[in-house]
Parts: sequence; structure tokens; C-alpha cells
Amino acid sequence: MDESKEITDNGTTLITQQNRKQHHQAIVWRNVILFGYLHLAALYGVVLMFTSAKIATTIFGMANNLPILMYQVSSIGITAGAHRLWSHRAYKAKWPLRVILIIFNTIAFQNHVYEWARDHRLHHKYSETNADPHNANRGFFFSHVGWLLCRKHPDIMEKGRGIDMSDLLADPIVSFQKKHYKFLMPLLCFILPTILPVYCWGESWANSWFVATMFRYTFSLNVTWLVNSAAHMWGGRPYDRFINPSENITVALLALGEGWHNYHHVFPWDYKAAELGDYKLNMTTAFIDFFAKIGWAYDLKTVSADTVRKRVERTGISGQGDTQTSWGW
Ligand code: ST9
Ligand code: ZN
Ligand code: ZN
Repeated sequence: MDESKEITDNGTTLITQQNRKQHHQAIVWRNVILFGYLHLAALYGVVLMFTSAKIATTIFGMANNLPILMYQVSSIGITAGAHRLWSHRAYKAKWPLRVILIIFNTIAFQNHVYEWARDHRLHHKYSETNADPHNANRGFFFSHVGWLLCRKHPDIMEKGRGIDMSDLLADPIVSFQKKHYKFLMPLLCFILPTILPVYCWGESWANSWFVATMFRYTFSLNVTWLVNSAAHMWGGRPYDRFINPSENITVALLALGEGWHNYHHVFPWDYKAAELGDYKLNMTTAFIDFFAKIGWAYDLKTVSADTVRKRVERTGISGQGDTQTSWGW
């Protein structure tokens, strides 16, 4: 909403404006404490990882590129699940794949899919305005984690009411997760990943909690948040030089192919979330392609080379696609 217009309006609107300001600045101390604990616990996890934890615990929690492991699995639940499938409908998935993705997504604990997708659809539609939950114009800290430490801006609720969420309400697997999230999330994100190392290879409770659970969870949150902060600030803008989202190879590597953010904001319906989708820098595309081969993923949407070229000619900088060699910073 146009704030200067509101000030010239009648008194009631002016009060609303003041309320907005206060509301928008209210810090949620519970979250500050929880995220503070999470990051301290993760740092302690790093210490334990190099001193007393068994190597199996570190591999179980963190190792990349092994599909059975917690970091990888929970990331896929965000990238292939909450993001490309449920927020953008960039492909369709049969129910067995949706069940796998909802389990992976619940391990990631980034809120249930309905809430994640509602915020993310707003992020695309009102990018870098007050209706964008992690508005990158408010700086690195706000777009990275600050937005989770304070009440949402009223424009988010207002514009959010206009976002069509009927497709997700009609998906029984998404609804099941939403209904039982308070039980499923602690079980899959915190309890089982802590118990498994203790019972399967005799790890200590402390090592299991701080390495396999706290460090793994905090690390994966920060990688996700980098898409909102770093990939909205640093990197090339070959498809649209007039927007902030950027091609950031470092983020792409860590976030399984979600760092090609200039392309993604220009063509959000492309299931590769990148022009080329090279598997090494886009593990999520490899995952979706594998399930497409066995028929569980279908109707994969993409963008023709001609459409990309025309867009680059109009708003971009040619020769700087997602093959650029810079590290994005
Ligand atoms: C987390 C999420 O970390 C991270 C998401 C990142 C997204 C990245 C995207 C990048 C692209 C993809 C890349 C993936 C890469 C992955 C790589 C992996 C390695 N529309 O929220 P509430 C209304 S979560 C419409 O409480 P407050 C609605 O009525 C971490 N309406 O607002 C709602 O009620 P209900 C773990 C909306 O009170 C009501 O307002 N989670 C919308 O201002 C209240 O909503 C946490 O720590 C909307 N968009 O509180 C929890 N939003 O829901 C953190 C709200 O019943 N969150 N409404 O319909 C909170 O504690 C609170 O949300 C708050 C705001 C304090 C931040
Ligand atoms: Zn973005
Ligand atoms: Zn997106």
C-alpha cells in the first residue's frame, strides 16, 4: 500500500499507519532466544564433530551428494518439494513421490508446505516490497533471518489474502502435513535424527543432538536463507539486469541448484530453476529427472531457448547465463 497516500488520508487511516509501523517493528523474543540457542548449539556441534563425534554421525547428518543422508534429504524436501512442486507447480508428481517429498520436507522444518508456499508466492509476486516476507531491500540481516525474528508487515497479510492457495488446500498430502505438523515435525526433524545414531552405532546422546540434529538443522536453514539474502545481492544478472536476484554459484552448490536466482525470478515456472540445469550444480534437477524417468514426475515445465534469448536481448546481458564461471560474489 502507498504509505504517503495514507498520511494525506483521514485520521483513521493515519492511526492505521502508526499501528503498522509499531506492529512491523515488534520483535518476537521467543524466536530470538530459540534461534540464538540453535546457533550456539550448532557451533558446539562443530566442536564435537572435530573432537568426540563418530564419523558415522557426521556423515549421517551432513554429507552432501549421498541421497540417504539428512542434510541432502531435508534439502530435497524444500527444493524439489515446497519450492519447485508446491509453490511453483513447475512439474506434477504422483502420490508416492509427493509422500516422499512431504516426509523429506517435514525433516527440514521450515514450516509446513502450505505456509512456506504462501510466503513464497508472495515473495515472487511482490518481490522486494513490504508485502515480500523477506524483502531484500531491508538489507542482508533482515532478508537472511531478521524477518523470522519480528511480526510480519501488515502488507503481507493484506496482499496474502489475494494469493490463490486452492491447489494446496485440495492436495490431501499437503493438508495431512498441515494438520499433523505439531506432531510430525518434532518427530522427523529432532527426535528420530537424534535417536538413530545412538541406537544404530552407539553414539552418545550429546554428540547425536549437537552434531546430527542441531548442526545439521542450523546449517540447512542458513543455506536456505542465503537464497533470500546473498542470491538477492551478489552475482550476475544475465536475464534481467533491473532486478536484484542474481546468479550465485556458491549458493547454487550449497542449495542443490537454487542459486540461479536471476533466472528463477524471470522464469519461476521452469522446473530446473536455471537455464541449463547442469546436474553438478543442480542436484534437485537430477532428482526430478530421475523420478520423471520412472514416471512419478511428469509435465515438467521449461522455457524454450528462443524465449530465453529474446528476454536476454530485452532486459539482460548476453553471454552470462548459468554457465558463468564467477563464484557469484
Ligand atoms: C524458515 C523458512 O526458515 C525459510 C523459508 C525460506 C524461503 C526461501 C525461498 C528461496 C527459494 C527456494 C530455495 C530453497 C533452498 C533450499 C536449500 C536447502 C539447503 N499470506 O506467520 P504468522 C496471516 S522457518 C496471507 O504467525 P506473525 C495468516 O492469517 C524456520 N496471510 O505472523 C496467519 O495465520 P495462519 C522454522 C498470512 O504473527 C497469520 O497472519 N520456523 C501470511 O506476524 C499469522 O501468521 C520458525 O522458526 C501470508 N503470507 O509472526 C517459525 N503470513 O498461518 C518462524 C501470515 O493460521 N515464524 N498470514 O493462516 C514465526 O514465528 C512467525 O511466522 C513470525 C511472524 C514471528 C515470523
Ligand atoms: Zn527470491
Ligand atoms: Zn521460487
